Amino acid sequence: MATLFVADIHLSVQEPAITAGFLHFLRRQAAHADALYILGDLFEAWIGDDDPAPLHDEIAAALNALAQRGVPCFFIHGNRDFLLGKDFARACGMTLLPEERLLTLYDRPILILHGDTLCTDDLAYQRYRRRVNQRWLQRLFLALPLKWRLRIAGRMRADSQRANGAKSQTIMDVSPQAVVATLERYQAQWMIHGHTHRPAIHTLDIRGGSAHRAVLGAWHHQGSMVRVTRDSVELIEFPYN
Ligand code: LP5
Ligand code: MN
Repeated sequence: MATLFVADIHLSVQEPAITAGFLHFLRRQAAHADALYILGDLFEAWIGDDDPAPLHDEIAAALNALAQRGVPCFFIHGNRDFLLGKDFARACGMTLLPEERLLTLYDRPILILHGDTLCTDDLAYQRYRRRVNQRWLQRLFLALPLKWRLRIAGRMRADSQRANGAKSQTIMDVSPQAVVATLERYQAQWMIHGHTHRPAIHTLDIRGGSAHRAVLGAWHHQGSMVRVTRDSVELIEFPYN
């Protein structure tokens, strides 16, 4: 049996092929798993559980079908969908997890997180993150009319793309020091995260031995998952159908 991890699917109405690919993945692969963990950025941008987009109902129904089959589904927020709330999670039958969670899977301790908190050299992003994580600002945003929220989110996405264009690739990757410190804090030999869109499995030295970091790929043109079994941790890329 296997436990599956995905992140950075970036579902949106503008990208129907990604939606079809994700629904196919849920039916064909996740349906046979022990559990599914979504490590953030399931959606391109989330502006509130009251957004009536039909895409959301479609995804909720598919995730809920998984839960009904007895496959538990867990969700950690990403930087695009940090506003995804209890109402939508309930509709999906999925459990919201905190920013970081240490799992023990088949006797293997594995730390899971979205990955943006490891990008500590990106000072502009960390400053921005602290700002939008303020509860009062989130409440204010969620109280705005849907149309305004859509417009603000569009602006923020455009600003982010512009800012990213001017940043170096190194700054936008995880900081090696932050990775080591986080693994040591949890005494974990494994870490799985997304966010950087640089799929790979890295081996590194930490106090007391070696550790591994599996980075999930973004679903731009194909699917990407990490599959954990008793014997292995594999990073797998696969076509949408
Ligand atoms: O997302 P991506 O991959 O493009 O880049 C991320 C970082 N950018 C972001 C911004 C998101 O893309 C925006 C998503 C909108 C979500 C819905 C709206 C919810 C609004 C809630 C308001 C309370 O996360 C990017 C990183 C990159 O990852 C790599 O790690 O570099 O960081 C940035 O681009 C941030 C800039 O460096 C700084 C931008 C300053 C903008 C100031 C806005 C102030 C807050 C406004 C509040 C309304
Ligand atoms: Mn992200």
